[in-house]
Amino acid sequence: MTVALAVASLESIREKVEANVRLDLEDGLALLESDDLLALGELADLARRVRGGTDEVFFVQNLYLNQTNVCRVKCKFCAFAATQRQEQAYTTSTGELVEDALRQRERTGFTEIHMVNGENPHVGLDFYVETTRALHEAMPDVHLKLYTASEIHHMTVLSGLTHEQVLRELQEAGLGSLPGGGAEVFAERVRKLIAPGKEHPDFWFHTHDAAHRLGIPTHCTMLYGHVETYEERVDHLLRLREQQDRTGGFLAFIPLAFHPENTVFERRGWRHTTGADDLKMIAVSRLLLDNIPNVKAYWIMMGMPLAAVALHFGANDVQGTVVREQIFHAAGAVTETEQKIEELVRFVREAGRIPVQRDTLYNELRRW
Ligand code: V47
Repeated sequence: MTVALAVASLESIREKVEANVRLDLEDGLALLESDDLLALGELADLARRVRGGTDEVFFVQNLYLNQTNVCRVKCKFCAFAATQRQEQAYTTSTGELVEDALRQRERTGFTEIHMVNGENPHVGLDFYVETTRALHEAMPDVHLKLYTASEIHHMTVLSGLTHEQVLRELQEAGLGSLPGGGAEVFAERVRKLIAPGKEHPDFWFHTHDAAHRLGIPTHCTMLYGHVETYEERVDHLLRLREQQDRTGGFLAFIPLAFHPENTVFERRGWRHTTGADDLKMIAVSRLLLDNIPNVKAYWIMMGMPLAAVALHFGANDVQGTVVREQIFHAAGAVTETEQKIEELVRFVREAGRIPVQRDTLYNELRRW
Protein backbone atom coordinates (compact mmCIF):
# COMPACT_ATOMS: atom_id res chain seq x y z
CA MET A 1 0.00 0.00 0.00
CA THR A 2 2.75 2.44 1.02
CA VAL A 3 4.68 1.55 -2.13
CA ALA A 4 1.58 2.12 -4.29
CA LEU A 5 1.04 5.54 -2.70
CA ALA A 6 4.67 6.54 -3.13
CA VAL A 7 4.64 5.48 -6.79
CA ALA A 8 1.41 7.37 -7.35
CA SER A 9 2.82 10.55 -5.91
CA LEU A 10 6.07 10.26 -7.89
CA GLU A 11 3.88 9.96 -11.00
CA SER A 12 1.95 13.11 -10.12
CA ILE A 13 5.23 14.90 -9.38
CA ARG A 14 6.52 13.87 -12.80
CA GLU A 15 3.47 15.44 -14.41
CA LYS A 16 4.13 18.67 -12.53
CA VAL A 17 7.81 18.65 -13.49
CA GLU A 18 7.01 18.07 -17.16
CA ALA A 19 4.54 20.97 -17.08
CA ASN A 20 7.06 23.10 -15.12
CA VAL A 21 4.58 23.49 -12.26
CA ARG A 22 5.92 24.40 -8.82
CA LEU A 23 6.21 21.53 -6.29
CA ASP A 24 4.87 21.90 -2.75
CA LEU A 25 5.53 20.60 0.77
CA GLU A 26 3.72 17.29 0.18
CA ASP A 27 5.69 16.70 -3.02
CA GLY A 28 8.92 17.39 -1.16
CA LEU A 29 8.01 14.89 1.55
CA ALA A 30 6.96 12.23 -0.98
CA LEU A 31 10.32 12.66 -2.73
CA LEU A 32 12.34 12.35 0.49
CA GLU A 33 10.30 9.36 1.65
CA SER A 34 10.80 7.53 -1.63
CA ASP A 35 13.50 4.87 -1.83
CA ASP A 36 13.40 4.82 -5.61
CA LEU A 37 16.72 6.58 -5.91
CA LEU A 38 17.07 6.20 -9.66
CA ALA A 39 13.57 7.61 -10.23
CA LEU A 40 14.49 10.62 -8.07
CA GLY A 41 17.67 11.19 -10.07
CA GLU A 42 15.82 10.96 -13.34
CA LEU A 43 13.11 13.37 -12.16
CA ALA A 44 15.67 15.90 -10.91
CA ASP A 45 17.63 15.71 -14.15
CA LEU A 46 14.40 16.20 -16.07
CA ALA A 47 13.53 19.26 -13.93
CA ARG A 48 16.99 20.71 -14.60
CA ARG A 49 16.54 20.29 -18.35
CA VAL A 50 12.92 21.50 -18.44
CA ARG A 51 14.16 24.72 -16.81
CA GLY A 52 16.81 25.25 -19.49
CA GLY A 53 19.76 23.28 -18.08
CA THR A 54 22.26 21.82 -20.54
CA ASP A 55 25.13 19.33 -20.35
CA GLU A 56 27.47 22.00 -18.96
CA VAL A 57 28.94 21.41 -15.51
CA PHE A 58 30.64 24.32 -13.82
CA PHE A 59 33.62 24.63 -11.53
CA VAL A 60 35.65 27.56 -10.21
CA GLN A 61 39.31 27.78 -9.32
CA ASN A 62 39.30 28.97 -5.73
CA LEU A 63 41.31 29.39 -2.55
CA TYR A 64 39.78 28.72 0.86
CA LEU A 65 40.91 30.89 3.75
CA ASN A 66 39.93 30.87 7.41
CA GLN A 67 41.45 33.89 9.13
CA THR A 68 40.31 32.94 12.63
CA ASN A 69 38.78 29.88 14.27
CA VAL A 70 38.03 31.75 17.50
CA CYS A 71 34.29 31.69 17.97
CA ARG A 72 31.86 32.96 20.59
CA VAL A 73 29.19 30.41 19.59
CA LYS A 74 29.47 26.77 20.56
CA CYS A 75 27.58 25.07 17.76
CA LYS A 76 27.34 21.38 18.54
CA PHE A 77 27.96 20.37 14.93
CA CYS A 78 31.22 22.27 14.63
CA ALA A 79 34.72 20.80 15.03
CA PHE A 80 36.51 23.87 13.71
CA ALA A 81 35.75 26.56 16.30
CA ALA A 82 37.90 27.21 19.38
CA THR A 83 37.85 29.60 22.30
CA GLN A 84 40.69 32.10 22.58
CA ARG A 85 42.26 30.06 25.41
CA GLN A 86 42.42 26.76 23.56
CA GLU A 87 45.74 25.63 22.18
CA GLN A 88 44.48 25.33 18.61
CA ALA A 89 42.99 28.88 18.58
CA TYR A 90 44.42 31.19 15.92
CA THR A 91 43.80 34.61 14.43
CA THR A 92 45.92 35.45 11.41
CA SER A 93 46.89 39.08 10.88
CA THR A 94 45.71 40.76 7.69
CA GLY A 95 49.30 41.11 6.47
CA GLU A 96 50.05 37.41 6.88
CA LEU A 97 46.75 36.40 5.30
CA VAL A 98 47.41 38.52 2.20
CA GLU A 99 51.00 37.26 1.89
CA ASP A 100 49.78 33.68 2.11
CA ALA A 101 47.09 34.30 -0.53
CA LEU A 102 49.65 35.93 -2.85
CA ARG A 103 51.97 32.92 -2.47
CA GLN A 104 49.12 30.57 -3.32
CA ARG A 105 48.17 32.73 -6.30
CA GLU A 106 51.57 32.17 -7.88
CA ARG A 107 50.97 28.45 -7.57
CA THR A 108 47.35 28.09 -8.68
CA GLY A 109 46.00 31.24 -10.37
CA PHE A 110 42.63 31.09 -8.55
CA THR A 111 39.88 33.57 -9.51
CA GLU A 112 37.96 33.42 -6.21
CA ILE A 113 38.74 33.58 -2.51
CA HIS A 114 36.17 31.87 -0.28
CA MET A 115 36.61 32.76 3.37
CA VAL A 116 34.51 31.92 6.43
CA ASN A 117 35.58 32.25 10.06
CA GLY A 118 34.53 31.84 13.64
CA GLU A 119 32.60 34.71 15.24
CA ASN A 120 35.63 36.17 16.98
CA PRO A 121 34.58 38.48 19.85
CA HIS A 122 38.12 39.84 20.26
CA VAL A 123 38.25 41.84 17.00
CA GLY A 124 36.20 44.76 15.66
CA LEU A 125 34.47 45.51 12.36
CA ASP A 126 37.65 47.28 11.19
CA PHE A 127 39.45 43.89 11.24
CA TYR A 128 37.04 42.55 8.60
CA VAL A 129 36.91 45.72 6.52
CA GLU A 130 40.72 46.08 6.50
CA THR A 131 41.15 42.44 5.53
CA THR A 132 38.67 42.80 2.67
CA ARG A 133 40.35 45.98 1.46
CA ALA A 134 43.86 44.51 1.70
CA LEU A 135 42.89 41.36 -0.21
CA HIS A 136 41.15 43.46 -2.86
CA GLU A 137 44.07 45.84 -3.28
CA ALA A 138 46.58 43.00 -3.50
CA MET A 139 44.45 40.99 -5.99
CA PRO A 140 41.93 43.34 -7.64
CA ASP A 141 40.91 40.75 -10.25
CA VAL A 142 40.11 38.05 -7.67
CA HIS A 143 36.46 37.80 -6.58
CA LEU A 144 36.08 37.99 -2.79
CA LYS A 145 33.37 35.68 -1.47
CA LEU A 146 33.74 36.37 2.23
CA TYR A 147 31.81 35.99 5.50
CA THR A 148 28.64 34.04 6.19
CA ALA A 149 25.44 35.77 7.28
CA SER A 150 26.27 34.73 10.86
CA GLU A 151 29.56 36.62 10.64
CA ILE A 152 27.83 39.66 9.13
CA HIS A 153 25.33 39.56 11.99
CA HIS A 154 28.23 39.28 14.45
CA MET A 155 29.78 42.39 12.86
CA THR A 156 26.56 44.32 13.51
CA VAL A 157 26.82 43.34 17.19
CA LEU A 158 30.50 44.35 17.30
CA SER A 159 29.91 47.70 15.61
CA GLY A 160 26.36 48.74 16.47
CA LEU A 161 25.72 49.27 12.74
CA THR A 162 22.84 47.75 10.78
CA HIS A 163 23.27 44.77 8.44
CA GLU A 164 22.94 47.13 5.45
CA GLN A 165 25.64 49.45 6.80
CA VAL A 166 28.06 46.60 7.48
CA LEU A 167 27.48 45.12 4.03
CA ARG A 168 27.92 48.51 2.39
CA GLU A 169 31.28 49.06 4.14
CA LEU A 170 32.49 45.62 3.07
CA GLN A 171 31.20 46.16 -0.47
CA GLU A 172 33.09 49.45 -0.71
CA ALA A 173 36.22 47.64 0.50
CA GLY A 174 35.91 45.01 -2.26
CA LEU A 175 33.49 42.29 -1.12
CA GLY A 176 31.96 40.52 -4.14
CA SER A 177 29.53 37.96 -2.70
CA LEU A 178 28.60 36.05 0.44
CA PRO A 179 29.00 32.31 1.03
CA GLY A 180 25.89 30.45 2.13
CA GLY A 181 26.93 29.15 5.56
CA GLY A 182 25.22 29.89 8.86
CA ALA A 183 21.87 28.67 7.53
CA GLU A 184 22.14 25.18 9.14
CA VAL A 185 18.43 24.23 9.42
CA PHE A 186 16.03 27.13 9.89
CA ALA A 187 13.50 25.23 12.06
CA GLU A 188 13.76 26.54 15.61
CA ARG A 189 13.47 23.05 17.16
CA VAL A 190 16.61 21.96 15.30
CA ARG A 191 18.51 25.16 15.92
CA LYS A 192 17.94 24.86 19.66
CA LEU A 193 19.43 21.37 19.58
CA ILE A 194 22.45 21.92 17.34
CA ALA A 195 23.25 25.62 17.66
CA PRO A 196 21.53 27.10 20.71
CA GLY A 197 23.90 30.10 20.83
CA LYS A 198 23.38 31.09 17.22
CA GLU A 199 21.30 34.08 16.14
CA HIS A 200 17.66 33.62 15.08
CA PRO A 201 17.30 32.44 11.46
CA ASP A 202 15.43 35.66 10.59
CA PHE A 203 18.84 37.38 10.72
CA TRP A 204 20.17 34.97 8.09
CA PHE A 205 17.33 36.00 5.79
CA HIS A 206 17.62 39.67 6.67
CA THR A 207 21.34 39.62 5.78
CA HIS A 208 20.81 37.90 2.42
CA ASP A 209 17.83 40.13 1.65
CA ALA A 210 19.92 43.21 2.35
CA ALA A 211 22.86 41.86 0.33
CA HIS A 212 20.68 41.14 -2.70
CA ARG A 213 19.16 44.62 -2.54
CA LEU A 214 22.69 46.10 -2.50
CA GLY A 215 23.58 44.05 -5.58
CA ILE A 216 25.71 41.54 -3.66
CA PRO A 217 24.88 38.02 -4.86
CA THR A 218 24.96 35.23 -2.29
CA HIS A 219 24.91 31.45 -1.92
CA CYS A 220 22.66 29.36 0.28
CA THR A 221 23.16 26.10 2.14
CA MET A 222 21.52 23.55 4.40
CA LEU A 223 23.38 21.37 6.90
CA TYR A 224 21.58 18.01 6.82
CA GLY A 225 22.00 14.57 8.32
CA HIS A 226 21.77 15.20 12.09
CA VAL A 227 18.56 15.72 14.10
CA GLU A 228 16.32 17.27 11.46
CA THR A 229 13.19 15.60 10.07
CA TYR A 230 12.27 15.39 6.38
CA GLU A 231 9.60 18.00 7.03
CA GLU A 232 12.19 20.39 8.43
CA ARG A 233 14.40 19.84 5.38
CA VAL A 234 11.54 20.67 3.03
CA ASP A 235 10.55 23.69 5.13
CA HIS A 236 14.14 24.96 4.87
CA LEU A 237 14.16 24.62 1.09
CA LEU A 238 10.78 26.31 0.71
CA ARG A 239 11.91 29.27 2.84
CA LEU A 240 14.92 29.69 0.54
CA ARG A 241 12.65 29.52 -2.50
CA GLU A 242 10.41 32.26 -1.07
CA GLN A 243 13.43 34.48 -0.45
CA GLN A 244 14.63 33.93 -3.99
CA ASP A 245 11.16 34.93 -5.27
CA ARG A 246 11.55 38.19 -3.36
CA THR A 247 15.10 39.19 -4.26
CA GLY A 248 16.57 36.73 -6.79
CA GLY A 249 20.16 37.05 -5.57
CA PHE A 250 21.04 33.42 -4.77
CA LEU A 251 23.55 32.10 -7.28
CA ALA A 252 23.59 28.53 -6.03
CA PHE A 253 22.40 26.13 -3.37
CA ILE A 254 24.85 23.78 -1.63
CA PRO A 255 23.53 20.93 0.53
CA LEU A 256 26.15 20.31 3.25
CA ALA A 257 26.26 16.79 4.70
CA PHE A 258 26.92 16.71 8.42
CA HIS A 259 30.38 15.36 9.37
CA PRO A 260 30.20 14.20 13.02
CA GLU A 261 33.86 13.53 13.87
CA ASN A 262 35.28 15.56 16.76
CA THR A 263 31.82 16.87 17.66
CA VAL A 264 29.49 15.91 20.53
CA PHE A 265 27.41 14.01 17.98
CA GLU A 266 30.27 11.60 17.37
CA ARG A 267 30.23 10.65 21.05
CA ARG A 268 26.47 10.11 20.77
CA GLY A 269 27.02 7.63 17.95
CA TRP A 270 26.11 9.75 14.93
CA ARG A 271 27.53 8.55 11.61
CA HIS A 272 28.29 10.19 8.27
CA THR A 273 25.37 10.52 5.89
CA THR A 274 25.07 7.74 3.32
CA GLY A 275 25.63 8.23 -0.40
CA ALA A 276 21.92 7.47 -0.93
CA ASP A 277 20.89 10.35 1.37
CA ASP A 278 23.40 12.70 -0.28
CA LEU A 279 22.02 11.93 -3.74
CA LYS A 280 18.45 12.26 -2.49
CA MET A 281 19.24 15.72 -1.06
CA ILE A 282 20.75 16.88 -4.34
CA ALA A 283 17.71 15.63 -6.26
CA VAL A 284 15.11 17.09 -3.90
CA SER A 285 16.95 20.43 -3.78
CA ARG A 286 16.92 20.66 -7.56
CA LEU A 287 13.26 19.70 -7.74
CA LEU A 288 12.02 22.13 -5.08
CA LEU A 289 14.35 25.07 -5.76
CA ASP A 290 12.95 25.89 -9.19
CA ASN A 291 14.22 29.48 -9.02
CA ILE A 292 17.84 28.91 -7.97
CA PRO A 293 19.86 28.27 -11.12
CA ASN A 294 22.70 26.15 -9.73
CA VAL A 295 22.92 23.20 -7.34
CA LYS A 296 26.41 22.23 -6.21
CA ALA A 297 27.65 18.72 -5.57
CA TYR A 298 30.34 19.72 -3.12
CA TRP A 299 33.12 17.20 -3.84
CA ILE A 300 35.12 18.16 -0.75
CA MET A 301 32.21 16.77 1.28
CA MET A 302 30.99 13.85 -0.84
CA GLY A 303 34.17 12.92 -2.71
CA MET A 304 34.59 13.26 -6.47
CA PRO A 305 33.18 9.82 -7.41
CA LEU A 306 29.81 10.51 -5.73
CA ALA A 307 29.82 14.14 -6.92
CA ALA A 308 30.13 12.82 -10.49
CA VAL A 309 27.06 10.60 -9.95
CA ALA A 310 25.24 13.61 -8.45
CA LEU A 311 25.54 15.30 -11.85
CA HIS A 312 22.78 12.88 -12.91
CA PHE A 313 20.69 13.81 -9.84
CA GLY A 314 20.23 17.51 -10.62
CA ALA A 315 23.63 19.00 -9.72
CA ASN A 316 25.35 21.15 -12.35
CA ASP A 317 28.35 22.42 -10.39
CA VAL A 318 31.14 20.72 -8.47
CA GLN A 319 32.19 23.90 -6.63
CA GLY A 320 35.90 24.34 -7.06
CA THR A 321 39.49 23.34 -6.88
CA VAL A 322 39.44 24.34 -3.17
CA VAL A 323 42.97 24.78 -1.88
CA ARG A 324 43.10 23.92 1.86
CA GLU A 325 39.63 23.31 3.30
CA GLN A 326 39.49 23.20 7.13
CA ILE A 327 35.89 23.11 8.40
CA PHE A 328 34.93 19.71 6.97
CA HIS A 329 38.38 18.25 7.52
CA ALA A 330 38.25 19.16 11.21
CA ALA A 331 35.03 17.10 11.31
CA GLY A 332 36.43 14.03 9.58
CA ALA A 333 36.37 14.64 5.81
CA VAL A 334 38.96 12.38 4.18
CA THR A 335 38.91 13.97 0.72
CA GLU A 336 41.96 15.77 -0.64
CA THR A 337 41.87 19.49 0.09
CA GLU A 338 42.78 20.35 -3.49
CA GLN A 339 41.46 18.88 -6.70
CA LYS A 340 43.62 19.39 -9.76
CA ILE A 341 41.70 20.87 -12.68
CA GLU A 342 42.63 17.94 -14.93
CA GLU A 343 41.06 15.53 -12.44
CA LEU A 344 37.86 17.56 -12.11
CA VAL A 345 37.66 17.71 -15.89
CA ARG A 346 38.19 13.94 -16.17
CA PHE A 347 35.42 13.14 -13.69
CA VAL A 348 32.95 15.52 -15.33
CA ARG A 349 33.71 14.19 -18.82
CA GLU A 350 33.42 10.58 -17.66
CA ALA A 351 29.97 11.48 -16.32
CA GLY A 352 29.04 12.49 -19.86
CA ARG A 353 29.01 16.21 -19.19
CA ILE A 354 30.95 19.23 -20.49
CA PRO A 355 33.33 20.81 -17.94
CA VAL A 356 33.15 24.60 -17.96
CA GLN A 357 35.49 26.66 -15.80
CA ARG A 358 33.54 29.67 -14.51
CA ASP A 359 34.09 32.77 -12.46
CA THR A 360 32.07 33.27 -9.26
CA LEU A 361 29.20 34.89 -11.16
CA TYR A 362 28.93 31.94 -13.57
CA ASN A 363 30.57 33.68 -16.53
CA GLU A 364 32.36 31.12 -18.67
CA LEU A 365 36.16 31.35 -18.51
CA ARG A 366 37.14 28.19 -20.32
CA ARG A 367 35.35 25.23 -21.86
CA TRP A 368 37.35 22.02 -21.47
O1 V47 B 1 27.48 27.13 8.45
C1 V47 B 1 30.28 23.34 9.95
C2 V47 B 1 28.94 23.90 7.88
C3 V47 B 1 29.21 26.05 7.14
C4 V47 B 1 30.26 21.19 9.87
O2 V47 B 1 28.66 29.22 -0.15
C5 V47 B 1 29.62 21.70 8.75
O3 V47 B 1 29.63 27.95 -1.62
C6 V47 B 1 29.22 19.59 8.00
O4 V47 B 1 29.69 28.60 4.58
N1 V47 B 1 29.81 19.02 9.08
C7 V47 B 1 30.30 27.06 6.83
N2 V47 B 1 29.09 20.92 7.81
C8 V47 B 1 30.90 26.80 5.47
C9 V47 B 1 30.21 27.54 4.37
C10 V47 B 1 30.25 26.99 2.99
C11 V47 B 1 30.77 25.75 2.72
C12 V47 B 1 30.80 25.31 1.41
C13 V47 B 1 30.33 26.10 0.38
C14 V47 B 1 29.80 27.34 0.66
C15 V47 B 1 29.32 28.23 -0.44
C16 V47 B 1 29.75 27.80 1.97
O5 V47 B 1 29.83 24.76 7.23
C17 V47 B 1 28.50 26.17 8.44
C18 V47 B 1 27.92 24.79 8.60
O6 V47 B 1 26.70 24.66 7.94
N3 V47 B 1 29.64 23.03 8.83
N4 V47 B 1 30.68 22.23 10.60
C19 V47 B 1 30.34 19.79 10.03
N5 V47 B 1 30.90 19.23 11.10
